[in-house]
Amino acid sequence: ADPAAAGLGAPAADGAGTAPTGETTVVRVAAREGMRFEPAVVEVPAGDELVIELVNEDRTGVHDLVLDSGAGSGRLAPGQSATVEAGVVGASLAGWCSVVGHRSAGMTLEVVALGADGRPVAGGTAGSSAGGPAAAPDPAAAADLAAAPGPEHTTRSPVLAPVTGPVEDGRRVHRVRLEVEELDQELAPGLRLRSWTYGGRYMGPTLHGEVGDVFEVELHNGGTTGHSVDFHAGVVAPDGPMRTVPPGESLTYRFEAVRSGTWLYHCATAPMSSHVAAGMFGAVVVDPPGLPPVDREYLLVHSEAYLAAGDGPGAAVVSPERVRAGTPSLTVFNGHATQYLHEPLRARVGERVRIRLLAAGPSGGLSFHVVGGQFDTVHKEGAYLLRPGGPEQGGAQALDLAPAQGGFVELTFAEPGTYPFLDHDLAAAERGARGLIRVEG
Ligand SMILES: [Cu+2]
Repeated sequence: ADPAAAGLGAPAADGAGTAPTGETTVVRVAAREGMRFEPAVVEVPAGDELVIELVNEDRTGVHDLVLDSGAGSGRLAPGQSATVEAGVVGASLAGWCSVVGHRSAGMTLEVVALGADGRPVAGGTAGSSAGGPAAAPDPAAAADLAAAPGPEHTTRSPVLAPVTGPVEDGRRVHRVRLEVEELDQELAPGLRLRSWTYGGRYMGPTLHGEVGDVFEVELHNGGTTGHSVDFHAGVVAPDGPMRTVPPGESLTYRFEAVRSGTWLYHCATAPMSSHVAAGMFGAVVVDPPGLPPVDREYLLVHSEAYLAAGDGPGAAVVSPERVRAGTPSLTVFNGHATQYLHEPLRARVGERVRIRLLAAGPSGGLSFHVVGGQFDTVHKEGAYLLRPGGPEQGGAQALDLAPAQGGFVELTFAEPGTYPFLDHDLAAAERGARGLIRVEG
């Protein structure tokens, strides 16, 4: 039976002006590693019915194929195949993989309809892409960046939890399970991102240890596409532990914390920018030996969200086009734009406060500043830049971190009051990278 004739296939891509030939062209297309279809261009005589036999030959990645006529394959796990009934092709068509970030990474297929003269039929859509990236409406524009978080949002504690874990044979071992899930997460009041998460939240759990500790992480992929993890806190050959895990599978990633720092971990599956922008990042804090105790210890992880409209009011998805254009929709600390305006960090006059900072990106860094405060201690990427008591009597107003850098600052407050903290890239602060520190006498 002919599915198209029976009304079961996709409608003719462009019936107008092209008589069906009654012929069927069958092409085989492979989805390959490196975000590409092979071949990337297929030719079909105009008027032929087109059948694409798609096979996913990528060993680790999930892919699909959708055509701008509406026909599609559905998601294919590694090794799976599907038949796409494209219908009668009257003009050229654009196709792409609809997994987040894959189209903008170049995973496109061009279907060229050839006329009787052997030349492409005019008026086709191949090559046209869906709109100017940054021109698409930004769902963050509707968010109120002064309002309180919604009732379903739990403010993430900014307090750096103390080091815990069993000591075995003289070494502390941190055993962590990172479950990857696809979840809606509020990033600003009234705005939820379809996120890819480690441990159930946009921005994964914070791991805290000391130099010499061992971390054993079990990554389980409960998502629908391949994911992975890269711990900057470890020194390992990436080939094994950083490999992409297909949906439903797991790996164990073991590393020793040989150097102190405020380290990034993140998904390393291509396109990495989209996976990080979807929430797949977190911090590993490794204390140096002899780190002086302080009265309060906080951690703020800075990240950017790049959004396109999702399904329904307030729903958003990652926009790989915005990532590429470098136009963030929101910039946030610990995953939410307003949580620390409504539940400030706390301190008392005279207490020493240490604030750990990490720039998770995916693309932007930060310049961390506390309004009304000065840092007497600055530690960046493993070394002190400033400590109290030097002959210069110096102070610092901002700690700058490039993407994937970490550090900490320390300060004390001489007067009670409400001290804003922010990314002194002021546009970033205005799109969410700010909060408050309430200081009591
Ligand atoms: Cu991922």
